[in-house]
Amino acid sequence: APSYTHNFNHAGFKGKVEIPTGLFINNEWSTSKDSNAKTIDVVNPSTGESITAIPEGLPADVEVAIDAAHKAFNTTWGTNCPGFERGKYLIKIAELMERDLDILASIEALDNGKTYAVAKSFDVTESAAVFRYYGGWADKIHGKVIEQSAQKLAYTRHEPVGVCGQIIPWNFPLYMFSWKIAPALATGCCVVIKPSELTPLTALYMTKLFKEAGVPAGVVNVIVGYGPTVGNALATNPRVDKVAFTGSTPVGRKVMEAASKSNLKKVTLELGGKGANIIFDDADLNEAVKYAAQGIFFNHGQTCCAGSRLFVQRGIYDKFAEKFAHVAAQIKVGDPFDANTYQGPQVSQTQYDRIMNYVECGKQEGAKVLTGGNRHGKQGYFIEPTVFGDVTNNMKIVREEIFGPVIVMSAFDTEDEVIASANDTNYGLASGIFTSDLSRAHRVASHLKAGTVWVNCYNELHPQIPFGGFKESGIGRELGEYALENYMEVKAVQINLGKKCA
Ligand code: TXE
Repeated sequence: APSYTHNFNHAGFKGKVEIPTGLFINNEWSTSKDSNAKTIDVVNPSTGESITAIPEGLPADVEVAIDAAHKAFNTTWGTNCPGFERGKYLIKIAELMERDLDILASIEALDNGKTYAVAKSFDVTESAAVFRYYGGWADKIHGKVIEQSAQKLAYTRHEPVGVCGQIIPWNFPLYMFSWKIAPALATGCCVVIKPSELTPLTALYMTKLFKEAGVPAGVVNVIVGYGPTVGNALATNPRVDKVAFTGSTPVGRKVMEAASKSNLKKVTLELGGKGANIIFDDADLNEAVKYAAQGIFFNHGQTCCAGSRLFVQRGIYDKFAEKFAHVAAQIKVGDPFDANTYQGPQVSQTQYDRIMNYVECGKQEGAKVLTGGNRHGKQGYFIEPTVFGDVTNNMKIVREEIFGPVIVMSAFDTEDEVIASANDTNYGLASGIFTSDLSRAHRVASHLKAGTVWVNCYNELHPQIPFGGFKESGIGRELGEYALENYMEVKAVQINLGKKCA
């Protein structure tokens, strides 16, 4: 079976790690059955150099994986495997991830460019927490008895949807993998998942852990390939019962269209955002500055829920802007394996170019650069944390998702005005409010059209708390009990207890 061995040698972890690089189908690693398959170059974003080339999957492989998934669903998994058994597998996976915390964090930092410290404390730790959380749910999924009349016994069964296609992005490669796979397995679904072609390595390492945990063959199949081939095959295939997608809004539209044109498979989408973060003049200024900075610069701005539009009440605007620009300018950009680094490189040349185009566009539109606005260093895809002040709602940098370390800031006067501005976007994923007025916090929270409202904090995520978008930010909710609904069909069974046919 194809594999790649990386020799890590940094303060957090030293040692050789073997990563299987083949397609993972039916618990075996292989190369594509299609002779047209090539390899995918996996690039280190800190240097722009190749880490390794891995076998590409193609639609023919998706077919084989779907066969394996259906077979597992009808034999070893689905309703054939009791919930408490499924839960044990999920918890075992969480334990193996915690055992291999340093390894997974090292691979994630290498492949994605996020810092090792964040990969360890957030990505891997939280991904394990998601598996454990859904492990706890697996034996608590059941229907209801409905007391409709004395002559009728009615009840619902919560059955797994079946075989799920899952397509994930590169910004949180392992974390998105856990959001997709854990609730699906908890309900009894089988999956064929496509990691991003940019960041496949942690998902591939995880295939070893699934095997070690003893998860039956065919329950989880991992196929690395490109969107228009493997991703499209999952969205269009009539034997896929549900597709879950996280990525850009244009591709989300394609996935939904493909679902509607094929078998009307169930669709959940988690798409982009342009989060409004609102700072009222009664907020704790220093805390608001720090949270707002973390709200945009966490994960180098490559976060769908990022607080990328900052609205600051006029009375404190100048003071806030000065402090905020200072914090942004102090951020240490550099090697993800250096313990002092907060911000590593953007994930790819394409993303780097896209972000720098927005930065140029902002300058041309007349927004004021308060700090940053340039490339950082000479190699890799590093960008200075960038703050634009005095922006207006019609500017492109205010309307479109930049997905980088770039924030736009403007002043507002009244609560009504800022609610209107915050909602003046096609997106609706997340938002923030900073205030010490409790009534105002609840009032504004109720008016913001977004799936998450953080009050006096930002970018807090937890396995128990649902996450997803209003408007064009998506369909459905992930995490929490809500995510189980994505992977279940509700069947109503009605039993006649003696009513004669009229
Ligand atoms: O996303 P794509 P890209 C946003 C963000 C970013 C922009 C572009 O604004 O700048 O999207 O990023 C797969 N059928 N987000 O181009 O292409 C692809 O292989 C099926 C926000 O990298 O949407 C990958 O696995 N699948 C977002 C996944 O879709 C297809 C995270 C996401 O890549 C496909 C990422 C197709 N036709 C980007 N084409 C978030 N919500 O967090 C591509 N894919």
